[in-house]
Amino acid sequence: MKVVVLTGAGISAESGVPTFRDAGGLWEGHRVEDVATPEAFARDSDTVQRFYDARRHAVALAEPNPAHDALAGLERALGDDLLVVTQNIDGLHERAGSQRVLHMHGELSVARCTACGARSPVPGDLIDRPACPACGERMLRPDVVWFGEMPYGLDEIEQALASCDVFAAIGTSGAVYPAAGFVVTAAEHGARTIELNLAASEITPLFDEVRHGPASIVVPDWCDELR
Ligand code: BJW
Repeated sequence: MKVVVLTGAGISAESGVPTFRDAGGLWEGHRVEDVATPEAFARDSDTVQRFYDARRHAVALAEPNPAHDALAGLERALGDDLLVVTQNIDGLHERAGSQRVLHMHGELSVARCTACGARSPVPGDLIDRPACPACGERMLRPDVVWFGEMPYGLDEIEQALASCDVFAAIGTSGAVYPAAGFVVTAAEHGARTIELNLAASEITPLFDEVRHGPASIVVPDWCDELR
């Protein structure tokens, strides 16, 4: 049985990482759409760098919760037949023990040089303009995917969606594409689809099955059933 799991901010909410679109999801009054764009970075890079530096500090204090742990346990049972595609940049799946994780919106812990394109581990706060280890320019940005940019791994994701038996979306509002469209692709290829979310999302009607509740409860239950 091949399983693809898409995760969003809701799976990390109970680890204390704020979501984007729930109450309290604003950062210093900014909507994510106002800071997570190349235009915002070009206009005011300091504000965008502070946004990501602050999140990196917050995530360092967070711990994986039972939902992350359950998916890591499911991987131990299913091996290569499970792929976790995450929109999250917080690294909590790996810290729970998952290894087959595709970071379609990038990772907070990685920097990308806007001069030479090299990727490197974030050496500290990017607001301090550290030098790129490859070319020496002080033009690093977080290696994350902003609106209007191409998400990572779409070919691999499409292949996985086309060949999976089960597709699950966990803790995502269905407000952002292409991730919000994965349920349609998986269903078109014959997968059974399930949404695990705190409340109804924008794409709830597209799923075969829906379970509402906190991820720390519904995800371990679902993983136990699958195993
Ligand atoms: C719980 C819970 C608990 C709470 N337990 N649940 C088709 C139609 C319309 C528009 C587009 C389209 N295709 C593309 C677009 C444009 C755009 C887009 O989608 N715009 C929308 C605003 C409509 N998409 C893009 O630009 C994407 N790129 C692209 O398509 O490239 C193609 C291309 C490019 C160039 C040329 C040609 C083609 C890129 C999108 C990048 C999104 N980036 C961000 C920031 C990443 C870095 C960062 O983290 O800062 O990704 S935005 C932000 O939203 C972040 C998230 O990954 C993403 C999704 O949010 P998520 O995870 O769903 O969080 P929330 O807060 O929205 O929802 C949380 C959910 O959890 C809620 O439902 C809660 O109920 C639930 N929850 N507690 C369980 N305890």
